[in-house]
Amino acid sequence: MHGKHLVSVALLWAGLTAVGELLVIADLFPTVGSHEAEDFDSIFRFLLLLGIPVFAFVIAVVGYAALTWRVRGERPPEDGPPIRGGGWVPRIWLAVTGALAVFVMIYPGLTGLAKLQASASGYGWGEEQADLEINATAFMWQWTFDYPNGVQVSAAKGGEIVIPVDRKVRFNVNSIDVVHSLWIPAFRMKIDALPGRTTYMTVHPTELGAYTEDQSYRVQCAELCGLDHSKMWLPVRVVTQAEYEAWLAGLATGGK
Ligand SMILES: [Cu+2]
Repeated sequence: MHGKHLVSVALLWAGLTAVGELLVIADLFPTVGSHEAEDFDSIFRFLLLLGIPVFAFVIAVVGYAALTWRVRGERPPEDGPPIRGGGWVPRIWLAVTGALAVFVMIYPGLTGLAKLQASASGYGWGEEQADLEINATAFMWQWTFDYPNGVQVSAAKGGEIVIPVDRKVRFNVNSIDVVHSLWIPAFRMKIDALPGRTTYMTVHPTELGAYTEDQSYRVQCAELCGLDHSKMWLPVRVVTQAEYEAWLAGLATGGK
């Protein structure tokens, strides 16, 4: 009797784990458009691969118990006798999940933070050197982006963010009213826009791309900031360096 339940739960656990891990391997992630996206996706995938067996175990045990020992017919007038003491299952559970938690705090937790903070890594939330700097200003409910040589892009003027591929692009981010957040899904990078303080976000796009083909190429406010928060977005286009320069020159001489 006891053995039958153990085998059933083990099979259910194995099946749920297999389904979960297959979903991770199936790669349902959005477009990977930058070095940062590669790093963050690999970290996310690693955490999912570790976490899915733990989650599947809980679901298997709770689900199996709820279905197998549910009350049929008339409800009993009182609870059964209390269960005291542990045994080997909760001990192993504590040891394994505790070890996993400590492990992921160190890797990729602390190691990832160290990499982000090291400006030598070439990306992150610091003031490191960049090939191109764009000043982003958020306000309710729109963005403006100031490029070198006085070009300003905003959704109000039908603009789009154009940046060159294989270059380090730094956004210097400000807000003039409430807290907003600059987010470009294809790059997996996001930084809050705070009134009275400049924050930084550096991205290193690796692929050409445009919003018209792929909606993860867009700037989107990611901090609920009021009525038109969801409309606070602009298309993004990643182009070659030559195309970027031509685009910038065209705008600087009074184009769109
Ligand atoms: Cu906003």
